[in-house]
Amino acid sequence: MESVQILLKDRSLDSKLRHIAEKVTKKDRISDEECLFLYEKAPLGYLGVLANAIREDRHGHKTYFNRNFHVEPTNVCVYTCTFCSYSRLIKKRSEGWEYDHDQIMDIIRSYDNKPVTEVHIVGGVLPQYNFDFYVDLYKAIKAHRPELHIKGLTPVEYHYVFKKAKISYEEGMKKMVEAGLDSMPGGGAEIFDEEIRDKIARGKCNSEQWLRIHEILHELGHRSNATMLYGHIEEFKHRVDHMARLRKLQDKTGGFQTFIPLKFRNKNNQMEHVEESTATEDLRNYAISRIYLDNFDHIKAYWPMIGRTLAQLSLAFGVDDLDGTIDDTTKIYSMAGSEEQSPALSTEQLAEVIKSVGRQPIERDTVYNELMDYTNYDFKANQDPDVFLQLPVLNK
Ligand code: V47
Ligand code: SF4
Repeated sequence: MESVQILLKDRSLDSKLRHIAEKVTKKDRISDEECLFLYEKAPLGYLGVLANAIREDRHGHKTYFNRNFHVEPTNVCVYTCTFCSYSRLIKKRSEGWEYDHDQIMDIIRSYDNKPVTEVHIVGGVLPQYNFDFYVDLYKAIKAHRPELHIKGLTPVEYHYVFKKAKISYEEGMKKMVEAGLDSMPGGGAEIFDEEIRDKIARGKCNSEQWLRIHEILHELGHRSNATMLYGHIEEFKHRVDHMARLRKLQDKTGGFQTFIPLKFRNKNNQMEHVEESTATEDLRNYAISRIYLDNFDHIKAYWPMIGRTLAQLSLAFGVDDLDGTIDDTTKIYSMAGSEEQSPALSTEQLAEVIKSVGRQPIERDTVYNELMDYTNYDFKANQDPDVFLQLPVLNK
């Protein structure tokens, strides 16, 4: 917290900003009003000093990533979220893809010889993907590769299938976990404010339902992430409200691992006219979330979405996680205008991205067990890490 002490010596520092900085040094929680004040008034440099002090206090220079791949069963969807670059395809269903069980298992099997520890399943919502479909899919993945961590779907899909199957959330989530679900990604949260949510994500699970399904998963002893889609039609007060609801649930369950702010990208969707946030605003947002969410261990920058350069900068603004070495199996972002059109980095490349800004690349599994420190790893002299980590594969 030395850098914050230096900041506090500045006599010209605004009294409210001083008070917030003092709170940070004492590890006191900031209020919703103070959070809003940071959004409205705090300079980037000030936010960076505070957020980086918190980040380094918690994790030092450690910067986490994992080796994962994405499975997107479909890019067609019954919903029409205005920010989504998929939803247009419902009218042109034939142009999209809709994988069946066997096709998805083929994708899973195509990673048999690759050192991945996690599959992240995400995509559109369609009637044929019902309760039994997902239960069978999870069971089949676990039968094939038991160690592969399934980070599967969001409350958007679960709400839809449970409702159709006339099953309670409690019963439904229990069955998903029994079938093999390990954790839940943070998607579908968008913005919790009901009025904004209704404008951008009409019809899909509401905020209360999103939070409740996470709560149930946490009660079952499993972890999940939380996202916030920002930089579209919401105002700062809506971001504060969003994070306040997350902080409250986290106080209750402690089940969230990581908060992931998702910058709205404006290509190929119904909000093309909405200007994207600037890099400065993105960094301010990372920093404020790090300062406000005192009960979240990790803040993640999703590098395929913001690009490597901004991701590197974010590491000085509270971020300690860069997601994974993701293959180009995810199309959500390249279709929405993300920086990285074909997002894939080898472990060596990702380690270099992290090391070149003075941080320590740590490979983790989904629940943040540390698997390998690449700080001093000699990629030339040693075996290529992208082939050496082998997980057991059954039923080839
Ligand atoms: O809920 C869709 C977002 C989310 C756009 O938990 C968009 O580790 C910006 O949640 N511009 C799904 N964002 C992805 C997601 C995620 C990603 C990476 C890691 C994790 C994790 C979770 O993607 C959706 C929506 O908020 N999204 N379209 C867009 N045009
Ligand atoms: Fe469907 Fe998800 Fe896109 Fe909304 S964000 S239209 S629920 S795929």
